[in-house]
Amino acid sequence: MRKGAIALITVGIITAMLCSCGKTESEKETMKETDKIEVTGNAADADKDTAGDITGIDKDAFASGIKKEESNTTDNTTDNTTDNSSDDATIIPTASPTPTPVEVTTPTPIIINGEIEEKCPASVTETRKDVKYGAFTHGTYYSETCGMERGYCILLPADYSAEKKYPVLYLLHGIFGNEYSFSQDASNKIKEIAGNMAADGYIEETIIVCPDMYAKTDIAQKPGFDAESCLPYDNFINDLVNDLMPYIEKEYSVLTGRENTYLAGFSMGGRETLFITLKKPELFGYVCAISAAPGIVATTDRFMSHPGQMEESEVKFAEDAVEPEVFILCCGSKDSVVGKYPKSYHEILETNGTDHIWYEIPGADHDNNAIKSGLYNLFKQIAYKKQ
Ligand code: FER
Repeated sequence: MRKGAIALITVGIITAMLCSCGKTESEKETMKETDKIEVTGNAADADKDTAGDITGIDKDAFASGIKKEESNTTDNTTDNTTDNSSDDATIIPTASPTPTPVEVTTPTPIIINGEIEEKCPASVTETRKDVKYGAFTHGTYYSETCGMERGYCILLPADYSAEKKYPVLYLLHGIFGNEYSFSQDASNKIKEIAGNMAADGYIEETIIVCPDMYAKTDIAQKPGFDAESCLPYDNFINDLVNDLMPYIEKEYSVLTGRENTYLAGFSMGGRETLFITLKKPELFGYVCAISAAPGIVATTDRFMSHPGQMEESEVKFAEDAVEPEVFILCCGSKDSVVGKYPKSYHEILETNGTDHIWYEIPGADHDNNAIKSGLYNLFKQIAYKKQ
């Protein structure tokens, strides 16, 4: 049989699996057609044999920006813990050591304006004695999309209370990652950036949800550098919108609506952030795609051939769409993994007349310097727009 024919049959089987989603017939009938984004893309066109040689690649280096880590964290000071509403709440220890908190009497002020600061200021990532940081815990939800129970990690503010309501950031990991990718890497400073900026009154205390972005429908599916293995990432839009977000909004004390719902992701998570934002702009008011991986449009890089999730002409919002208040794309100027792809997304968006902010992080590779910068600027833009 010809390779094309084999690929076509495989795509057919995957399409059938993705569409059935482990639902009963009546459940399928009640599911609105428009609620489901098809993720079959154009996989039949992707030739697996053109995939680059990835022998010897450290898969962990992709997951959350831990490549070429810059860190001066040496001490094992315990995190501040927090109460939360989840029954199975277990504080997640970070793999990397947490730093000694610093005494800060007068916090270094941030000037809140619409300008991008390419590098995240050191004062924003400091672990301060005067700030109580949230802690990550793990939970699970049932995903109709995937037909199985799935995990997420959640960062609740230190004084999380059901009496208050919080905005939510959904933060998407890189390829080969999972819901622990961000929470187990203390060097990305997520807790510090969110905690310090809230403590100093720039942003509201914010809940950060880190899902498992590999929305597989078959437990045997595994991520990899080929079109089929990437389909579950593209299916995450359905899991997020139809399963995880409703669950989070039911189980936690969250503010809803696009003004209070933020989306960001790194690399593979950046690519899906772009895709989800373009498809569902009504759901997310503030968005940042950090070091977005190739594959939104058809291309071949050193890892694989990408069939493309959409045509270049479709990389824009629908005519009548409500657009995000803030839509940032950024990437390290020395990114050795996704290279110029994020910039190419910026150029496509520009060609298509789609409003967004684009910037490069000088000297940053495919690493936490890019993540820190993206998160900081997302929060800074939120602070600016909401002040
Ligand atoms: C690719 C290059 C990079 C790709 C994914 C990545 C699926 C993702 C990198 C990361 O998440 O760190 O061609 O294809």
